[in-house]
Amino acid sequence: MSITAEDAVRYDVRDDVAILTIDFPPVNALGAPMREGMVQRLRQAEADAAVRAIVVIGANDRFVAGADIREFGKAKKGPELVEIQTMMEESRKPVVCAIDGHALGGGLELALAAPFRVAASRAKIGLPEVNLGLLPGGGGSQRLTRIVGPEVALDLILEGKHISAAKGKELGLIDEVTDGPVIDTAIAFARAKAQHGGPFPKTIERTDKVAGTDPSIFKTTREANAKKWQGMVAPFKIVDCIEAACTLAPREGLAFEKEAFQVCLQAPSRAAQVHLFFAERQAAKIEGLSASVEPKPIRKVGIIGAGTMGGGIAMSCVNAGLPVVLLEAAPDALDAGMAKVKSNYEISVKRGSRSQAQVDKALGLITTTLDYTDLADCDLVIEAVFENMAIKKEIFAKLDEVCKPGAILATNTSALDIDEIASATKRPEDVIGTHFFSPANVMKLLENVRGTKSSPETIATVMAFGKQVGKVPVLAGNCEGFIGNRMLRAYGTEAEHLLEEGATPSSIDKALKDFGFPMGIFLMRDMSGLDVGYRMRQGRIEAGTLDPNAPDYTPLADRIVEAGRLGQKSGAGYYKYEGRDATPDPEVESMLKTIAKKKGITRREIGEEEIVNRILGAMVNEGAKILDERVAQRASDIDVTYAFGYGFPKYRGGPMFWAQQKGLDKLLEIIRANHARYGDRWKPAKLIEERVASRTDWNGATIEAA
Ligand code: T1G
Repeated sequence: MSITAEDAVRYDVRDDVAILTIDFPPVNALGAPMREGMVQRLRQAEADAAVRAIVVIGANDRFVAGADIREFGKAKKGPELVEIQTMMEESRKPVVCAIDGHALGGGLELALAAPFRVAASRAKIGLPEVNLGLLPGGGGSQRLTRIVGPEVALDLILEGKHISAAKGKELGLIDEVTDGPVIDTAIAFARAKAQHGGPFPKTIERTDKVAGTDPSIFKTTREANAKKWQGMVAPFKIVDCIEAACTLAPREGLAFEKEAFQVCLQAPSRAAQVHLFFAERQAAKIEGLSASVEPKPIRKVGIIGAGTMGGGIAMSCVNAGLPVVLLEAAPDALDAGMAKVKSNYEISVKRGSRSQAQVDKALGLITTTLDYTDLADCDLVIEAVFENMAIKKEIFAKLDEVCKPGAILATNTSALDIDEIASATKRPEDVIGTHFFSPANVMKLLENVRGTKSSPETIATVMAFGKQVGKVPVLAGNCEGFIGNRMLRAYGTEAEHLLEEGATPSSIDKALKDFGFPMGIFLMRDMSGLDVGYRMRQGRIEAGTLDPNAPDYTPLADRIVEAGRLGQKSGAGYYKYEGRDATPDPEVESMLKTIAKKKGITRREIGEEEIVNRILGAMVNEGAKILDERVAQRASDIDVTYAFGYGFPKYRGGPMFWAQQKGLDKLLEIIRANHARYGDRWKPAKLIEERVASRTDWNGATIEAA
């Protein structure tokens, strides 16, 4: 049932102050009924002789979360935000916005157009539009800059930061902060302003913070970020708008911003980043899970292994205020692990991203031990030792003995069989995969992997735990490599074949970097070290599950390691290194020539477009198989996995979104041509063929004829 304008903004009068309460679930976004309601209620308050001042507040302890993102790209109905802003600016009665919860994007822009703002101390404010491929299009780039100055505006808007009410007051964005109910403070504040009389301040006319701005800061900002912003639109336009706030008159600045906003709105990056915004929230939802299933509370976490992963996971937990029991097999390993955790925190304090007090509090939540019985009262235990099935099963058998009934026993394995690990316990329903990504205290993705017997409660609990520790949880089924690493293998295999056919590590890495990845696969492999992969392949060859003589086998990676080239740590891998500086190595190219000759391949020049289409096409084809096998719940979960765990450029929306934007029919043509040329590894996924035949998208919705 749609909400009426009258319901979206309620009108009450307390003594001589009109209270406009915005109530537009779920987050009081600036949807059409809410905008219409604001216009009606502001008119009503202006005309109400009993009213001397006006307070605007949000219901449910939330102010306004910004424009209604669901309206983007659709025909807009109802009044524009600017109409409401002008009414507040021109009001003869003082208007005070009372902020609790969040005032973000258009929500903060609404408040900045009012003469006054008071906030609850717990409130957060910000202009995070850049995360959606947009810029503050409701006057925010102009008003905020005129209040805080260009340097602070560049930082807040380019980073899309949420700041506290106290910080907002320090910067002049908030007039008063209260620990009490913000409504009471706002009414008293409004009444005092009415007493004092007008005219009331107009933030758009402020000049003190922008006059005399050094114009070079904008050029410097653009140059310093050119690489990071490659392929994007919004960040560059944000700098332009903040510069306009310092150089143009108010109305011209607002007009400049409006035009720049439209450019961002039409750009493919906005559709991609809005897709990921909703995909991230969708990923937390478990299909078919009864609403009656409640996640178990997680109040104490045990972690087995204080290595890079275990230490990073421990940091994620204590950063969220969760006590951790960190267990290792030997004292020196425990000491080394804690030393690494402490040095990570020292870097954060030096960088200013954490205070010493916060670090001391976090470290105070870690208890170290060598004794499994200390895990007895943990609600969740996460095993993070190296990828050896026998050792993992031994650990889970011990956990089964010592952990309390109902404790969740999780493994951080990146590819091993969850069911086999669970078989080492008498409680497979409590066993699940919680795959973190290195560095675990930084990377946002948490790939939760359900075993055949993982209970709905266990699944719901680790999904909720992911959000509790500030991660983006995705649920995967139990297959080799789950979602992310299984597609990464398809990506790597195609890249290795491209090498044999004529590409080079640097031409492939450049193509991927130009596409938007932070780095290409061969540089990434050199950084993580080539020996682990080599040992795993040798293990599979010895076990007879991998045939190095198969025509499809690409031996370069083995030849490189056998030549003592283990990657960056040994000074050579796919590249040769001076410290961290990688340069192409003729040695590798001569290895490739030898391999190609032996296979009868005539090497050829391979362009960037073919490299991207082959690598991404292989990934998407594998992704479609993952969907078909229900290993991923939905295509957008695969996009979330890649955007938050594998560096896929967010402004392209993820591999499955990219494929859909390219056209699944066009992609299927490429896959079929490669299948004819390269054989089975390019066998088209059934799902892609079905979607193209039925002209539907990944979700089965009909694709409108272009
Ligand atoms: N529009 C529409 N729906 C929204 C929304 C929005 N702005 N924000 C959240 N939702 C939905 C979300 O999809 C989910 O739906 C539900 O609300 C709860 O969200 C002109 C153009 C406010 C911090 O970027 O950061 O203003 O899954 O799970 O954890 O310049 O939502 O339940 O169906 O995230 O309590 C700028 C985006 C917009 C803020 C609350 N504003 N939102 O977090 O809830 S562009 C933003 C958030 C703009 C102007 C421009 C968070 C939150 P469902 P949730 P939460």
